[in-house]
Order: sequence, then C-alpha cells, then structure tokens
Amino acid sequence: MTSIRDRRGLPAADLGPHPDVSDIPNSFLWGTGSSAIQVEGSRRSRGENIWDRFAADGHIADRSNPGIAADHLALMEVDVDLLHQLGVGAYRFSTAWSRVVPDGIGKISEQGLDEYDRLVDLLLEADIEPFITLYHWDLPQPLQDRGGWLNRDTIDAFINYTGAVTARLGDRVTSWATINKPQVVARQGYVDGSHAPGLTGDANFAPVAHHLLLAHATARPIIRAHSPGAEVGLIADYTPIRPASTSDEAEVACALTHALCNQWFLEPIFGKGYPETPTEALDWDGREILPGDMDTISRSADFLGVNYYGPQIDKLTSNAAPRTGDHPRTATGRMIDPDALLSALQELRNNYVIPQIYITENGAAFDDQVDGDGRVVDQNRIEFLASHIDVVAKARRAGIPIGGYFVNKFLDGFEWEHGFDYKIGLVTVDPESHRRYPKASFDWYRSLIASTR
Ligand code: IFM
Repeated sequence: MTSIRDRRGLPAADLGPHPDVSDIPNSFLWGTGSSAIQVEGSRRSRGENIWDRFAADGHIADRSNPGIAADHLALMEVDVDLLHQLGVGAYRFSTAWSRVVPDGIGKISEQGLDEYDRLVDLLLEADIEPFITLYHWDLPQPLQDRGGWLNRDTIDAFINYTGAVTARLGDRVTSWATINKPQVVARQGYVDGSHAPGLTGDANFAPVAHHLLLAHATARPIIRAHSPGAEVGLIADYTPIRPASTSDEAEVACALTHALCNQWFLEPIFGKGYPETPTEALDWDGREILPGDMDTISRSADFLGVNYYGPQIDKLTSNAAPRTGDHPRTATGRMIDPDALLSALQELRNNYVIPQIYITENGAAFDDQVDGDGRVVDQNRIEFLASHIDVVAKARRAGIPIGGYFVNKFLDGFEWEHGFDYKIGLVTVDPESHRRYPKASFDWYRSLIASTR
C-alpha cells in the first residue's frame, strides 16, 4: 500500500461539485470541531475521568484509551495553522473538566486553564472564533465515585468548573455550549451502559436527564456574567427515529423512543415541560424535580446545537423485522439520509421558538483509501458533506435560522467505545508520529468555504 503523504493544498477541482451556497452570507459560520478527550492527549496533566476508567476496565472495542489521542494540546500550533488553511470561521472544541478541576470539584488548575487560554488566543490570532462546549462526556472520576449525574451535587461541581473556565476565557469567547447531547449521556452512559460510566437500568434515565438539563440551565447565568453578550446554548441530537417494522406495536415503540431521545430534552428547554407519555412509560414519579427546577430549565437556551448523522431504526423494536429501506450506509452502519435532516429542521421550526440553530456536528465514518500519490481519498465523505450542506442551504432559504455548520470532526481520533478504528475526520493522524495528513475532503471543504467569501 502507498504510504500517506501530505498533499494539502492540491487543487480541489476534481474532488466533486459544491452544493449551491451562493446565498449564504459572509456572517455564516463555517466550522469544524473536536472534543477534548477525543483528541487532546496530555493525560498526565489532568485528573482521571470516566473514559480513562472505562478504557482501563476493557470496554473499548480496540482496547485503546484516550491517553495520547491526537496529541492536540501539544500540537495546537500545528492544528490552528491547519484550521487557518482550511479557512473556517469557527472551531468547536470542549474543555476537559478533569484538566481544569482535577478532582472534579474544588481546586482549580491554573495550568489547565493556561492551555485553553493559549488555544483561544491562537484561534483568535488566526481569525477563528472559539466555540466552546463545557461538557462533552468526560466527567471526572471522583464525581462518578459519588454517583455522577445521578447525584444532584454534580450540578454544583459543574457550576464550580464552569465558573472557572468562563472567568478565564469569557472576555474572548462569545459562543458557549453547556452540554453535548445529554440524551447520549443518559441513555448510553446510564441505561444501556455502552458508554462510560457503563451503568445500566431504565430507572436511571429520568434523574440523569433532569440533572443534566438543570446543570445546563443553572450554568447559563454564570456564563453570561463572565462573558457579557455571549450566547449560551445546549447541543442536542435531533435524531429522526424510524420504526423497525410497519406493525402498530413498532409505531408505538417508535413514538416512545422519539419522545425519550428528542422531545424529552427539547420540550423543557423551550418552555413546554417534560412530555407526558415517557414519564408514564418510565414509571417516574418525578421526585428529582424540586420546586423551581422547571422554571429554571424553561427557555434556557439562546441557541440549539443540532448534531445530525442520520435517522436511527428504533432499537426498542429490535425483535420485529428490520425495515431498513434502501439508504446507503456509512462504515458504522448509519443510514445516510440528508432529506431527514431537512424534515428534522422543519419539525424543530414548527414545534419550538428557537432563536438560533447551529448544525454543531455532521459527518460520517468511512473506510478511507490512499491513492497512488499518497493522498487520503475520501470521496464518500465529500458526497456526504455536499448532500448535507445542500440541505442546510435549502433550510436557510425556507427561513430556518441556521447560523453555522460544523463538520465533525477536524481530526481522526478516539471515537468513544469504538476506539481509534472509526475514521471520521477531515485530517488523519499517524498513530505513531502524530503527523497530520489532510484528506481530500479537507481540500474540498476548503474550496467550498473559499467560494463563499
Ligand atoms: O465524534 C462523535 C462526537 O464526539 C459525538 N457525536 C458523535 C460523533 C461521531 O461518532
């Protein structure tokens, strides 16, 4: 096999057509992103988090751990230079809680904050807006030892951490997301155990979800106090759920999954409270809801971050015959269906008053190929991105307030329970040398962004 070579900056002419983005204004944020644990490395200069423990306990498919990942903190100058070449207007990253507060609560690490301070300054010097997420799934292990998100005290710890980060960076950062996909934390972390901390049990769902939403809403005024004029949002998956068969039973189960995955998180933050059906189905008496909680959560987002990968077949109906349709799939088996993004955005617009939407994640894992010139050729990814950006442009034309689009991810890295086997980035990283190799999709995205300027 030809070894990978650095081919950045090659002409993008033959890489594939651009979608029509001619009416997208200059103010639109073209971006990309990564989250702390997936790329940062520098494990020794932070405390243990739940993914370190989950990996040590042998739960990652390829037996890897997030210890070094793409070594992004050590190589941040190189990465910001690449982002500058890409021409993005924003870079979405998360701060690692266990780097800022190694024990989860209490003493703040000024050294940890210095790292993010440096990253923010480098980005701003390169004219790239830092778009920060405060919690992207990496709870410090000492907090998990006290119950994690099942314990309401974790909210106080989140506020302590949020206060430290925003006090340091709030003068320069204007977009803050509190929590990335609380539904994944609740379902995969605490109900089916496929994510850290690996807990199981249906009864965990509602308490964990409630504490996460409350943490989000309680943090908002703290962030705004340190970062006057900043927008503060929540990032959710809005995943279209498809029934596994045409049976009535499958349709009912599908509606329930939709309520649990999507509505459960959106209804309360846009002022409608928790949907009733799942509350009954979960047999939840709501004891975690204390007086005032729902008012705090209500209308607590200046923007909604939508992470979209594709529709999902309802897993609750897995005994029924699968109805998969003829959609193509990514390497992870995910259905590719850009039209479903359009209907999801229309549903959001019809059901809620949302001041601003960002597509905070969109991308796909494929088995990337290396051509005879040593270039990573990821034509599937280019087609995937083109078809989804086309939908974003259409949705904007239909009046849906989308202010930005972020390809996920910037760098190949640690893909949670799958380890390093899933390649999803615009840039691949040599596992030994950590040298960066932009893929063909990098050049394609660069030329698309350039065409809008
Ligand atoms: O890269 C992840 C991201 O961290 C969370 N959403 C799914 C992505 C793809 O696996």
